[in-house]
Amino acid sequence: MTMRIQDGSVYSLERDAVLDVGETVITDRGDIDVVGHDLERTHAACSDAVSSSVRRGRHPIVIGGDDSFLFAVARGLHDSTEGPVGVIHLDAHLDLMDENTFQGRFSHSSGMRRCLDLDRVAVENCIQLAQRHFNFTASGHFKHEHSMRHVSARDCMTMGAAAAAQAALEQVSGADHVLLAFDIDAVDPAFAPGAGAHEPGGLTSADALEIVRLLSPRCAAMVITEVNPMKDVGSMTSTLAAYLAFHYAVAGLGADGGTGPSPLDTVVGR
Ligand SMILES: [Mn+2]
Repeated sequence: MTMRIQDGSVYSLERDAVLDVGETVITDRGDIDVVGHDLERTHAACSDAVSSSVRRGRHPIVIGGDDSFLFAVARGLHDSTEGPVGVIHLDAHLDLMDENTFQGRFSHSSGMRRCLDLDRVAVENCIQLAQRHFNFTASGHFKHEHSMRHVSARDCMTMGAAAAAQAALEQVSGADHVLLAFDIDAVDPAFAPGAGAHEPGGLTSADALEIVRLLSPRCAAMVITEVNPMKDVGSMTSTLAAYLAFHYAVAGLGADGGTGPSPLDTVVGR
């Protein structure tokens, strides 16, 4: 993708316009330290990397890692900013489990729940998109008790990508800083087989790309999680993840009609 940048610009087929993106639309700041025996220390390394990027005026895109990194990235954004922080969470699942015996409190099943523990993350500034099928009864009760909103995958497809993105933007209107969290299983396994969990009935890759493009100008950081190369077919999921990141970067620069002013950089975790 980046090889198509010429003299700081790239030609967008959707826009039929040459977009000024500069020579360094994305830079790779490298992997965080993965502490194999200690998930929370690994999360801390990720949060610190995100915070340092935000403090330098950069705009981090974190490439996971499982979906526990939703929390690590939200905390990094939260701890390096002031004012309300919002989360737009695309995922087949809710990730609202408080804890369980086998996974503890910080697993890929609890990322959204742990985000809500942060001082300046309120349900009023959060929304979940593309959930489907069934989830835990306790998570349903939690959502109802806290008026936590989601737009199911079916509703996203019925209303269309533009309307789904608009619903998300309205929900986070009170937030000063917004994290876009993208679990690749938000997308249908037909388009993204290299995912941690397969949940049929998800978004098309086309809708996912459009939603990301529309949300990007409002967001301060992105995390893409659950891409699993060992289950992938011909790198199609990795390629989709890379395009999600690239569309996010181009749209976030303002070149694609958005307003985001900051250059972006990636934090890659294994
Ligand atoms: Mn998921």
